[in-house]
Amino acid sequence: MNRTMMQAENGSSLGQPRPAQPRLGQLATRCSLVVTAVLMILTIACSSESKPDETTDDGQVHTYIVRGVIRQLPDPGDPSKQLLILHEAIPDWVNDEGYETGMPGMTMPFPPAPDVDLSSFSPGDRVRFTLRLNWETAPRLQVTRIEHLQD
Ligand SMILES: [Cu+2]
Repeated sequence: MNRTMMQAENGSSLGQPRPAQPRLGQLATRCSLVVTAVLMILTIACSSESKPDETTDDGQVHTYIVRGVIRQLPDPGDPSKQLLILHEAIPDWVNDEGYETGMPGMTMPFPPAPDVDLSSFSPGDRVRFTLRLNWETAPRLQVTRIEHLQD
């Protein structure tokens, strides 16, 4: 926790474009830490599974295992048709400034890695997929594995 905050302050002193969290009084800070801790315990209880993060030359790689429902499959003939998945909340999602902000459930595009075979999937299928996130690379997000979820 303290390390994250230190990094955030270092980041803002380096003049990153987005402002750091607003300065709070010490009491408020302590309160928000308690609230954060409680929220973290709650979210871990109902959390998606996730793997330890790794570091590469390109930066920090975050790996999440997430459940969801396929909303749209990509169309090779139409690049605007991406893989869309309604995903569950990702409580340990880390934003581009290194904050663990979490991400609520939503439908969004997920670029599949080139070796991911989607031929057995259809819209409406419940899935579990491995998501790699690296803010330093393009694409930032990549589905590296996907499997059917049995009900
Ligand atoms: Cu999302």
